[in-house]
Amino acid sequence: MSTPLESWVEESARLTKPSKIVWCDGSEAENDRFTEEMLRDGTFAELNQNTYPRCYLHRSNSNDVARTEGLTFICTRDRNAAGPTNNWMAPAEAKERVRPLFDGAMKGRTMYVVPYIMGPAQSPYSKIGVELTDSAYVAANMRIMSRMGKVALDRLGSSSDFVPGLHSLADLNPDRRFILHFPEENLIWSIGSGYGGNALLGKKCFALRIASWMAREQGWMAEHMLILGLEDPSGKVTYMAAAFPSACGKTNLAMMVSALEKEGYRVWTIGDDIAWMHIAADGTLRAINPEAGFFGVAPGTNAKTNPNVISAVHSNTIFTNVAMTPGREPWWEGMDSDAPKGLINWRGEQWTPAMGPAAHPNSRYTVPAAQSTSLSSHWEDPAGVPISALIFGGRRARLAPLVYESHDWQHGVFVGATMASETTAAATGAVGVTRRDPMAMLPFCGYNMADYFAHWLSIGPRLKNAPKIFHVNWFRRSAEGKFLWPGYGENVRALKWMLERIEGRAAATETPIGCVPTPESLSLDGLSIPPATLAELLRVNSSDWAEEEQSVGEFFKQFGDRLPAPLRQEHQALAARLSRAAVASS
Ligand code: OXD
Ligand code: MN
Repeated sequence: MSTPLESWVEESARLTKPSKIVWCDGSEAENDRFTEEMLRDGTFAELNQNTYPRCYLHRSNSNDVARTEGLTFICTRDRNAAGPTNNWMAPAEAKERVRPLFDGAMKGRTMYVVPYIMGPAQSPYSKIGVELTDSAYVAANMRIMSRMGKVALDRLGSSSDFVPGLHSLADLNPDRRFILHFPEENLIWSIGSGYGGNALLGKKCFALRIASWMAREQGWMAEHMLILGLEDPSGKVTYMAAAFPSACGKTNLAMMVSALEKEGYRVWTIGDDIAWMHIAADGTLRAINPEAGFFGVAPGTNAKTNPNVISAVHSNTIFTNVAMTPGREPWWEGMDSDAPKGLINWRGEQWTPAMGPAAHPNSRYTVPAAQSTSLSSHWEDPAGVPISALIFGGRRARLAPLVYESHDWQHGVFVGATMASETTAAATGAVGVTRRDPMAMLPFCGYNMADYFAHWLSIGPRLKNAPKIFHVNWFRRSAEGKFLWPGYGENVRALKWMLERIEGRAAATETPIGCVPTPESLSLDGLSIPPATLAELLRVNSSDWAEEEQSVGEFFKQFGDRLPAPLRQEHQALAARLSRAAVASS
């Protein structure tokens, strides 16, 4: 008798017709074999094995360099279950449309059966997925990003409790590219792309879109959040999870070298992208990182922005779409060095500055988490780590202060639901276009976002000592367009303030949007921030916030009656606090 996994593999092979099926065990020997094959067929280029041992470069098809949100669908029987912020197709229609594309898609290719665990191998919170793919590059990435191979098969046994994901590169034609999620049957279909988030199905497709659906049904949370531990001088570590839209430095924050290390404040990494959080028996919120590696954006990464990752990516790392020096080392814009002569760009061509960036702006490194010196010794704790603070953040040139604390869980959910980031046109001081990205989940929530807000609201009352919820903005600018805050390792000063708020030690000023640090309550020793700059960093401008409050109203309209009443109340309460503040100051 076949197991459910064997039956599904057979059925998928009948459809996609590979010439060979390889069951991945995740071993070193297997990885060496895949690497040799990829070097032979050109999927991998070898990097300098003296300075970058076991590092390789993959150049993706130039039409396939980023997640394709427009081709990503949530396929539920009821359209409203997917909600206004997702693309939707009915499951039957989606399958009718896309099954013919899978028919024979793996002809002449190998089908890799990639069993994997999202989460520490021994954790009760971890879940199993199996990806069938015709890309050895995908299998190699999954080996870094998850616990892949025998460990997953052993845990699965003959159970049907796994998330199946069928993936084929097919002909890489964007007109025939679909990333489909069937949350009602825990199924993923992805075709026509070999790029990260579209193709490494454990990451965004399973650990966020499918998992967010599961989490609502099962009473936990699957979030687009980094997890870090802040150690204080006594050695006590306080754990925090934080959500930021892309281009806000999430990986850098998770792996930060603290500017207050001499004072005894150190940051430990648990995860850089995804948090699965459960309510434990004692009423604490406990988080695991479902991933085992970092799939980070390379450009802008250097010894100042992320020294930990720079040393980590010197071995066992897959680089995708970066440039290569004549000495066969990886290179990208915003690395420490100027572009060397003889650079080969991400397309594999001799590069000249007139050609634009040498590394693709979305070029990546895939590196095992275990290679980071910032990794917490608790990162694989089966029970997860207890979360004391949840942080939302965005890139706001004018509006949001450096850090503020919400009044309570419900208000914190409102802060997360209305978070936004501006495009970076602000280089000249011009304010960019604002994109609202609730909890940084807009592209990743597997169901109706209004129901997702309701789920968030339902969690707080079930927690003993619910985490405090904060908002941060590292990107506030002066009237001349200069950043007011130095960022990077200095961000630990805002984390320290949060820690002291959690412990009831730091002072704050009540404002209409929440509690903002008093200037004295921030530890700024060693930084030369003039008092006027500090005042600007912490300022809450009522008229700017009145505009923001209007824009939130517009944003909420799309959810109609499904928007939970407590969020409407929070919106009205904010409006009332802002008008009271305006009257008081006039
Ligand atoms: C990512 C993303 O790649 O959020 O992590 O786009
Ligand atoms: Mn992400």
